[in-house]
Amino acid sequence: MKAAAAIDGERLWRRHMALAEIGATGKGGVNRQALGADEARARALLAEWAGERGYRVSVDGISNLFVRREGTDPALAPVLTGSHIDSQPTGGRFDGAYGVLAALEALQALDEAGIETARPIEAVAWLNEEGSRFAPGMMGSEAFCNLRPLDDILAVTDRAGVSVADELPRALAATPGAERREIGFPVAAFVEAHIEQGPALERAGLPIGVVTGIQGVRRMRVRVTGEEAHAGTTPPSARRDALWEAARMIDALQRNIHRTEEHRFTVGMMEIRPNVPSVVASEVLFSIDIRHPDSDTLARLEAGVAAICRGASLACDFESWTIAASPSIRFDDRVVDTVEAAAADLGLGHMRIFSGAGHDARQLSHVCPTGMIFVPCEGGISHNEAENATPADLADGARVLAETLVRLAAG
Ligand code: HGY
Ligand code: MN
Ligand code: MN
Repeated sequence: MKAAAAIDGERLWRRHMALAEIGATGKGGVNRQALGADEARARALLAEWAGERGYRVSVDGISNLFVRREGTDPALAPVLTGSHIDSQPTGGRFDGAYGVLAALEALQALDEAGIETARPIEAVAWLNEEGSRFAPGMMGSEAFCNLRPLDDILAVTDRAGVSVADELPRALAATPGAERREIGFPVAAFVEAHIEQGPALERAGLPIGVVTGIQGVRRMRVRVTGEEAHAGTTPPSARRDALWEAARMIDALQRNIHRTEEHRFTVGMMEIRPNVPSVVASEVLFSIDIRHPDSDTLARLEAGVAAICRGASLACDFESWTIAASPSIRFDDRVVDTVEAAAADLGLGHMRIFSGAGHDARQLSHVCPTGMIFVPCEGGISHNEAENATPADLADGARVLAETLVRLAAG
């Protein structure tokens, strides 16, 4: 337990507050979206902290950032641990940041405990987990696990038509001292620490969640096409109103998909053209995010979207398509059991929990044994500037992480 005992909760909290100043919003959250100037500053700060410890810092071709603590056998595949430093536009101080900072803290605790591991351990910050500016997210971990062609990722553009390829040089230049690395290399195991982003741990009064898997998700788009017309002279019978018909479709989708407390249906993004008060909208693009723990149910919900939109349409045309699809996944028992044993050995209350939110661990589970550690967040609030966690819970999660890493990196 020496590694866990060396975790410095004060240092971990201080680093959270320092990182949260980068992209800080006026309401106590962060807006640090992928590939922006603030994210570049966050990268530089991480590299500075890593450099102070003498760790090797590297970036791969999609700008995933790695901090390596050498093992006694450098030739062995490393154990990876980390998460993301990009945020939603109205994000919180802990989503993603916690997994990266807990990873750095664990490396430092192993140093201070004088612990050597056979395998190297690398902390990682994956590019663009959130997918707010460049959608869909999980770009860094998908590229690393070869789950999405790099060219497809580089070609994604934001609303202004700026591409990932256009913005990547800024991220790569943020850590000039970092070694360059190929995208993807053998990994022995991956562990991600994260706030739960839900209320279960807080309600149960437990500090640790032993994550067993992640529910499936479908990320879709619907484009409704009508016709621009004068608001004052065009009678209802002559209109092809894309905004009205999009609203009808969204209402029908909500009523048909949000069937139980297990279903998750979200329309969070909408673009309207020409988006002015006295012109009937000619085009509306809206996002759909559907989640469900049962993969077959999720596939059925996705398949039903087009028919529901058709049933709600009147005079407009529409098209719907999927931009990202993942079934529910279950983590490898070897990692789940190691996390659980570490929490138990540390005498920390814990429970097994299935993740409602998506994480980079989903992608890594395709290439290596993977697991996650959750800590509570206040009221389960996340993707909201009010997101909050306590220094004690963050430190407890880092203790379980440090202990888990020692066991997984034993070789
Ligand atoms: O959408 C998700 O679940 C992740 O938090 N970006
Ligand atoms: Mn996250
Ligand atoms: Mn998030």
